Amino acid sequence: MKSRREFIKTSALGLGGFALAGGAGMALRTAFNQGTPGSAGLTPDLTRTPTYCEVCFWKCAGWVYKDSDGKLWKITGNSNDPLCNGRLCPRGTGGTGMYYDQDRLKKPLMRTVENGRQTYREASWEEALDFIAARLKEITAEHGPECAALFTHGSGGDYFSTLMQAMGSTSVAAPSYAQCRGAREVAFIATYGQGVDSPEITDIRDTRCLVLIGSHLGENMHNSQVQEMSDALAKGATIITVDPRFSVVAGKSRYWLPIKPATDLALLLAWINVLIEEDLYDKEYVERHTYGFEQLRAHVKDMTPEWAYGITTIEPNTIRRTAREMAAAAPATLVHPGRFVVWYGDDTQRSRAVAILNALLGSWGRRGGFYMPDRMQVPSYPRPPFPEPARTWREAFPDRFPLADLALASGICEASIPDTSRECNFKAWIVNGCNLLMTLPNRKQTIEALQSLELVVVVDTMPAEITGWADVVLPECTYLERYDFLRNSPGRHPTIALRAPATEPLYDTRPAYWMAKEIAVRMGLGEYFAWESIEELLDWQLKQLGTSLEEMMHTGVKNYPRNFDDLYFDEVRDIGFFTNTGKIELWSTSMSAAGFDPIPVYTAHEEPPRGYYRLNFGRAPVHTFARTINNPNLADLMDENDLWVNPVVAKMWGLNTGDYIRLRNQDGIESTFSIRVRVTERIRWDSVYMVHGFGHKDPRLSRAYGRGACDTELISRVHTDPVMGGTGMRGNFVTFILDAAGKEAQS
Ligand SMILES: Nc1nc2c(c(=O)[nH]1)N[C@H]1C(S)=C(S)[C@@H](COP(=O)(O)OP(=O)(O)OC[C@H]3O[C@@H](n4cnc5c(=O)[nH]c(N)nc54)[C@H](O)[C@@H]3O)O[C@H]1N2
Ligand SMILES: Nc1nc2c(c(=O)[nH]1)N[C@H]1C(S)=C(S)[C@@H](COP(=O)(O)OP(=O)(O)OC[C@H]3O[C@@H](n4cnc5c(=O)[nH]c(N)nc54)[C@H](O)[C@@H]3O)O[C@H]1N2
Ligand code: SF4
Ligand SMILES: [Mo]
Repeated sequence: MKSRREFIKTSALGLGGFALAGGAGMALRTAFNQGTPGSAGLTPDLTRTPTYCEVCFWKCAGWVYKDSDGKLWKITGNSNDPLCNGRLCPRGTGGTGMYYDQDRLKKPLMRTVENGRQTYREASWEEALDFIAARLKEITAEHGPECAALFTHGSGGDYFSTLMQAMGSTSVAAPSYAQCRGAREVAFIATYGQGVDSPEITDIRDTRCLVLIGSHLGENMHNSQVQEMSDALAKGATIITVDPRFSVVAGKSRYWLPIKPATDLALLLAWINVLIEEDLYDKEYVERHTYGFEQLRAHVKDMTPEWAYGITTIEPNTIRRTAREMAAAAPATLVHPGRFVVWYGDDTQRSRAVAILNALLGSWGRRGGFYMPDRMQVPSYPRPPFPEPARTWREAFPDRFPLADLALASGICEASIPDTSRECNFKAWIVNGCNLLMTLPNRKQTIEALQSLELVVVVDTMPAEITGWADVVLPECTYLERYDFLRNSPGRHPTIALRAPATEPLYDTRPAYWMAKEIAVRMGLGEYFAWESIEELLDWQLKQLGTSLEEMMHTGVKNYPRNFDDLYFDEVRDIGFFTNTGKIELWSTSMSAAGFDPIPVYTAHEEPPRGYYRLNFGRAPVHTFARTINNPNLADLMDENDLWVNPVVAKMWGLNTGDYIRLRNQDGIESTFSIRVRVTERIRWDSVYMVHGFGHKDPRLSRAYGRGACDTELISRVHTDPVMGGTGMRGNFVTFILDAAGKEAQS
């Protein structure tokens, strides 16, 4: 099939963008590098503007400092903010690099054909927005509004989501669901009738025993979690880390369990076995609040530590001892539910086991376990009701993923590939702040979908790989140059935060709220964006929250007391849970009704073939996904990723630290770029490890292009979770290509 759309190597762009980059961008960067406030009496008069950080999605509130020449000096944490307690992580501190990055998108771009080749040309906002509105109208008139989908991660998504719903489409998907924490949410909803949310409602601050299962807090830098973990450690909390890799937090843990990858469910079931067989569980809590205990007891009867040893390689004594530690500290024991949980395709079941373990320890709703969150009700600006969609993304999967409660980014991608058996094919995408080529596994499928669509609009700040597939690229200004919606995070008490522009947008960039409203107006949907200006909208909302835009410009954050004294469960009153039985379901009625095991069952996963190693990946403290690799400040701290290789494996292959090699996966896919070897005991012999986000292919990313290897391109095999459609990504295996010519060495 001839594809509608080719990837435009963005180096094919007109010189206009580069000329600008070399001019304003470089000058600003040089200025930025000249000093920091406080150095040798050079500190000028600085003004500060409130913001919340967009370098990751924790949304820490902070202050942006600017001098009278308009130079941005630094960003610091807002000390009244419970998400950061006045301290930003290294990525947040480096946020000014997003503003000063000379590679930023600078003008709207439109796909065109020149001399028979597809390329981009710069366009005015008027032309780009007119084109998008007209195409959306045509395409939705022909195929129904439901054929349009939005992919989004980040704040502008709210405005585009309003646009979608005003059009009549509810297909709004974030990769943070099916490619991240969706399975965890579904499992906790099945067990407790409530998810874990973001920020997680984990009471790490007061925990006495923290169990981390493939959750590498400290490299995973979600701010207040990491701060609370240090506080808990200082207070003498025990940490039990289960990770095939010796992570940073493993080094701080009393127990490190270097589990054989893909076997965690067996360990969890054995822990449950020990708690029940040794009578260590919280009997009163289980009696009062749970449903299905006897079935659980019968189910795990034979799942002894000896049984789990054969599967996990963790010794029975260690399993028993760690279970007893958990019980001794309970209910202030927190078996952390993790966040990136889409591993092997049975992730809802593994997360269910985590939920059940916490229930036996009585930690849900108890100090040092999970607290009950509170948040404000932020009023929505008056608008007409959204039209009822004739069909949703679900219709594309009538018999699959019954417990998915949000749209699946990977599912919409799959359903965008024309297929006569399917009712619901997608024809138009708006992609806001997601680099789908780096984010979705099975890149071949993503490209096939992108080639089939009738319209692709990408809203981004950077020339990310996804922009090369757009028909129209809309350059958003960075978070430092715009207002956004009010941050309203769940937490121990309600708290809101304001993001205001610290400076004018550079180049010809605009905020997402403006773009979404302009497209809506052009489509005759302006009444859904009835506010005159974003300031008016924010002030209207803030006045109803007992403050104002003016006050928030001075405070940045407003904290509110809880409405009720219900941070933890009342020991006397009965608690109702939003499950079918009103109880914590150890035996899940909703899983059973949907045809799944009501109590998790361990099944073995595929092992690496001979000469191959499991591809393990994770986070680096100074980068967020693929989005910060080009950030000048953060690239200075880490500009490529390493491949961790166990010394035994390195010896077999003749590899040394510092060698550059390429990788080939089980499907014959080779890494585009080479990666530097790091020989270390910190990884098991059956796996290799790299930090996610490197190996960018777009030459316009001058610092990120070709640096390191990309995990995503090697994740071609996806183990899809039948319960909710999560894309298990850890079942891929790689071997080494030792020289540039691609000759494979013999092991
Ligand atoms: N292989 C692999 N895949 C993964 C993961 C992994 O570890 N390995 N992790 C998964 C997880 S946990 C998640 S949550 C997802 C994350 O997936 P994504 O959120 O899609 O992450 P990024 O690839 O960083 O894409 C973010 C894009 O947003 C752009 N951007 C940054 N700031 C702004 C802004 O202010 N406005 C706009 N419009 N755009 C902006 C960036 O330039 C970048 O192109 O990825 C998942 N996919
Ligand atoms: N600095 C930084 N922090 C971040 C982010 C970021 O991009 N940068 N992203 C944020 C987001 S959206 C997310 S979802 C989280 C992700 O952070 P986490 O939820 O902590 O998860 P992962 O990145 O999957 O964690 C990888 C860890 O799992 C281990 N692991 C691999 N396979 C197995 C296995 O089979 N069993 C066990 N027990 N462990 C295994 C790896 O060795 C590694 O240490 O981080 C958040 N925090
Ligand atoms: S954790 Fe770091 S990167 Fe994420 S929002 Fe907070 S300061 Fe920004
Ligand atoms: Mo995530």
